[in-house]
Amino acid sequence: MDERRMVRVSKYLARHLRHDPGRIGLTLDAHGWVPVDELLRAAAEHGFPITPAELREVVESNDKRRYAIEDGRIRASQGHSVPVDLALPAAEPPEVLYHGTVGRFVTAIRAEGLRPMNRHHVHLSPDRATATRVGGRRGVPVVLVVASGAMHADGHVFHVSANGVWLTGHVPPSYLRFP
Ligand code: HQG
Repeated sequence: MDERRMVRVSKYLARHLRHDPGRIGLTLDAHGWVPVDELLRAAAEHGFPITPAELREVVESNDKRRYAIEDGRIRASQGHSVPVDLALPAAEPPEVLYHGTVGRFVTAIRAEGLRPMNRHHVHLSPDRATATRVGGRRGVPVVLVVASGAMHADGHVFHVSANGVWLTGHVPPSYLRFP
């Protein structure tokens, strides 16, 4: 499969496994899973046929491993806007994590901290390079350093997704370091 097709399939999966399953008549279970055969049938019926081999390739070789397959079911590993409970255990974060954003959000973030916006959690990266890529989706990246160790010590709960994205509910401004 070429790179363009790979990106198209991945975006199609993101749309329907994270944001709008109802658009193609899918219902995710409470933890975000849907049977693989149902997904493939729904996609084909709605004009976007995906072969099982393509699906496997996207799940296995996707740069971010955004999707997981288990027991014949598939789900997005993070990034949902529909209500699902990923049932991720709480995890102890490293001393610092990073958040990539852009300059136009910085004033608001200084005032209110990092908020989940349309997603369920604030997404944090384990390293500066990843955060730079995340911020770079929106413009010139600005990387904030998050005192995640101190937050955890103060009782904030963290989870880590199957693909290594750190998740937390809200990062108050006092735990942020701006460049
Ligand atoms: C910003 C991609 C104003 C925040 C990436 C971000 C990631 C605020 C935007 C994943 C704010 C939300 C998530 C506040 C935060 N005021 N703006 N108080 N608090 N923001 O897309 O972290 O490709 O929901 O800085 O790689 O950019 O989808 O979050 O710019 O892992 O797999 O509001 O999405 O992964 O944007 O990205 P998003 P994000 P996937």
